Amino acid sequence: MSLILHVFGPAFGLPDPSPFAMKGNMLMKLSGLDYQPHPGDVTKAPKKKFPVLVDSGEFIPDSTFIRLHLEKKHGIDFDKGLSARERGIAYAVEKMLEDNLYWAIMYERWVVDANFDRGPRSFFDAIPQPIRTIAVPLIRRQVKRNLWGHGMGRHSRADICRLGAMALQSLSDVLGDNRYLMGDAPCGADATAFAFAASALCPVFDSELLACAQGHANLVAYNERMMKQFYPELAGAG
Ligand SMILES: N[C@@H](CCC(=O)N[C@@H](CS)C(=O)NCC(=O)O)C(=O)O
Repeated sequence: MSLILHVFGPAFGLPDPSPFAMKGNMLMKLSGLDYQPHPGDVTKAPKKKFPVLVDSGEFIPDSTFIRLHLEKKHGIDFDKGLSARERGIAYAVEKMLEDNLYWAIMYERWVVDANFDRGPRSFFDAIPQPIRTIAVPLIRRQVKRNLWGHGMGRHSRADICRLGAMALQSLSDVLGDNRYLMGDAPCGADATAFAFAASALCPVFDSELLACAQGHANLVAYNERMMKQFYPELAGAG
């Protein structure tokens, strides 16, 4: 059996700049299966997005389908011990982060010039000049179009931050004093909760969203705990 997870690779003190790729990595870690993360070229991915799991030659794109695949093919129950209600809450939190907070994070990193210069701009350093000068604004424009298509990009920066802040508040409220999202043991949604907590708390990107995430002591502590447990090599790096 060979399991290879195609991702972007560590950046900005994070296991991956993409919260979805970090989620995929965490799902693999939580599964306990032997796997190799492989930084690759996203333009060659089947859906042009990472993460992609390659399981003995079979390609599985999309973090949620990766989870379903691991459950079905490898018999992993990520939510062992959770009631139906708890599983429902965990899934709802996961999708709130992926379909709402994600876009606020994207806006801060890709649309705000100072944050773009501190972060995503470096993704394109390998493109030779003068192509880079032309390509980077085009790629940024596409990200802005995606934000507009989702709807988040139609709001002011202040309103985007307000929406992001509400998602962080909800995450913090569900986590409460728990060690993991739903209690004493990690569940499937911890892969997402940790990925998004770490992404929102990444100090490279200066924003109200960062200040808001830092204002939730339980999220900060959760991020530090999870980093120490699953990525000891990165713990304390931020
Ligand atoms: N629904 C997908 C979302 C994955 C996703 O949006 N990945 C982004 C990075 S955060 C990506 O690969 N983007 C590359 C691109 O759009 O060119 C999942 O859950 O895996």
